[in-house]
Amino acid sequence: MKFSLLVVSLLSVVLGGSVIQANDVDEESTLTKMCLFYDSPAGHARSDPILNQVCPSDHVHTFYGPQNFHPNTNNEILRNTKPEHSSSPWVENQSLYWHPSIYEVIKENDETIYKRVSNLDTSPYYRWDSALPETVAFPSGFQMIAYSNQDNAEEGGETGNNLFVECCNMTNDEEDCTTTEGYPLIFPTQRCDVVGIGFAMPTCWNETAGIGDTGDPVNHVAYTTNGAVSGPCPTGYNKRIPQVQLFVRIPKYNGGTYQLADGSDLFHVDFMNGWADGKFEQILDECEPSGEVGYNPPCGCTEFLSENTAAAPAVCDSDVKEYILDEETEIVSILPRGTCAGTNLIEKSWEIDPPFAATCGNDNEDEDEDEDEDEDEDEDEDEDEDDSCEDDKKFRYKGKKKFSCDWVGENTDKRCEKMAGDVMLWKLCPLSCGECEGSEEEDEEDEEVEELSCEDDGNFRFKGSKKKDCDWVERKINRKGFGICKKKVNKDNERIKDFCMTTCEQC
Ligand SMILES: *[C@@H]1O[C@H](CO)[C@@H](O)[C@H](O)[C@H]1NC(C)=O
Ligand SMILES: *[C@@H]1O[C@H](CO)[C@@H](O)[C@H](O)[C@H]1NC(C)=O
Ligand SMILES: CC(=O)N[C@H]1CO[C@H](CO)[C@@H](O)[C@@H]1O
Repeated sequence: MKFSLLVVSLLSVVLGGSVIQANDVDEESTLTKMCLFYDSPAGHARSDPILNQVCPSDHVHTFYGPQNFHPNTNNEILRNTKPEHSSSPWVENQSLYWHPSIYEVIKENDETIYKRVSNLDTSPYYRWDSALPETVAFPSGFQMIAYSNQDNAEEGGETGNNLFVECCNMTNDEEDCTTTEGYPLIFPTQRCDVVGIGFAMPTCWNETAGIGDTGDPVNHVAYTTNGAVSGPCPTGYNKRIPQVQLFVRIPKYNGGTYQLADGSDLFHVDFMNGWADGKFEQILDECEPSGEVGYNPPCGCTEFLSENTAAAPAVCDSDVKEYILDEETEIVSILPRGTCAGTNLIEKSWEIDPPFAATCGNDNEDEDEDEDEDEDEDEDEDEDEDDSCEDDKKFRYKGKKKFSCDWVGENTDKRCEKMAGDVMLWKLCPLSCGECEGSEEEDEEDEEVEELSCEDDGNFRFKGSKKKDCDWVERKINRKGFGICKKKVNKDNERIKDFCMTTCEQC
C-alpha cells in the first residue's frame, strides 16, 4: 500500500501519530477491506484457463492460488484443490488469480536475456461497501479479465487510478514511495527496496450477461462511472461484486529494464472464482466495516477464514515442463509467445490433485532469500543450546547450499512454516524457529497473561527502537499481515504478540 512519507509525516504532526489516508473525498466509512497475503506465486506457465482451455496462451502468466493452472481447469477443480496444492494462505479461498509474468531485461554484450521475476510477494485485497445492498458474492463459475485501459479504470482507486506502480524505499520505518499511474505501465528504472503494482478490477456486474464463461470474459463487468469502489454503476449493470485488487510486490527491485511477458505497457489481471460455497456471502453479511474513512481501512474479515498452514510454494518449473508445457520460461533469450503457437500443450493427466513435487531440485531457482526487504529482520542468534532440541545440520531447503536452518532462522515467520516434502521446516529447524526451551510453557504463560489483562503495552519498543511501538506493529500488519506478531523480541522467546496484545488480536 502506498504510504507516502510526506503524507504520513504531515498527518502525524496534525493528528498526533494516527495514520489516515488523505486521498478520499467521499465518505467511505462503510468500506470494508479484506487482505489475503500470499507468500508465493503458485507457478508460472503460458496458460490462460479463461481464454483457451486447449492451447498455450499468448504469453507467460504468473498464477496465485491453486496449482491447478493447467489451461484445462475449472471452478470445481479449483474448489476441490487440496490446501497443500495451493499457495493461498486461506483454505476457503481457492480462487485463481494471474497476470502477465514480469521479466527483468538484461543486456550482456550483444545478447538480451529475459529473467522472470519469481520472488513475488502478492496479495489480493477485496473491498466492498457494506452499505450497498446490491453487492453480491461471486457466483460459482464466475470469471473475469480486466485491463488497465478500460473505461473508467483510470479514475478512482487509491491514487486516482485503478492501476499504479510504486517504487518504495524504507526510511526510518516508513515507506518512501514514488508512484506512477495508469496507462502506459511504467517500470521504475531506479533501484527500489520494493516495487508494488496495484491493479483493481471492476465492481459492476451485468447479471444478464452471465458469469464470463460465454466467450466474453471482459464486458459482463464494468468500472463504476468514477472508477471508485462504490461509485455509480453504468446503466445495465444491475449488481455489484466486491472489488478484487491484486497487489503484486517485487522485493529488492534491481532497477534497469523490466517488462511484461507480452511486451505490452497495458496491464491485465485474470480472476477465476474458487471461493467455497456460501463463504463470501457470510463475509458480506457478517464482517463489520472498521468505520475508518478512505481507500485503505484496516484489513479485516479473515476471522471468517481458516488458515492454510500447508500453503505450497510455487510449482517447480521442471514440473510445469513435464505436465503442462515443455518450454523454458525462467531465463530465455526470446520470450515464448503466441496463442496455440510454439510448444504443444500437454494434455492434463490428473483429475484434482496435481502430480507436482513438493520441492524442486537444484535446477529451480528459489529466490526466497530476497524477502528480507525490511531492515528490522530478526537477527537473533542467541538461542540457548539445548541437547534435546537441535536443528538438523544437514538439512537444506530445496537442496540449496545456503538454505540451511540458519537461513530459516533469519526469517522465522515466513520460513518456519514452509514445507519440505510433508514436514514443516520448524520441525527440522526447531532451534532456529524458536521451538526449543519449552515452548509449551510459553503457551501456558500466554494464557495466564491473557486472563489477567489483554492490552497493548504502551512501553513496548521493538529492539529498543523509539518508533517501533505497537502502532508501528499495526502499520506493519496492515501492509503485510499478522506475521510480524510472531517475531521474537528477546532471549526469553517472547514475541511481539505478547506485548501488542490488542493489535495482534490476542484477546
Ligand atoms: C530508492 O533508493 C535508490 C538508491 O538505492 C534510489 O536510486 C531511488 O531513487 C530511491 N527511490 C525512492 C522512491 O526514493
Ligand atoms: C447486459 O447483458 C445483456 C445480455 O447479454 C445484453 O443484452 C445487454 O446489452 C447488456 N447490457 C450492457 C449495458 O452491456
Ligand atoms: C469450506 C470449503 O468448502 N473448503 C474447501 C476448500 O478446499 C478444501 C480442500 O480440498 C476442501 O476440502 C474444502 O471443502
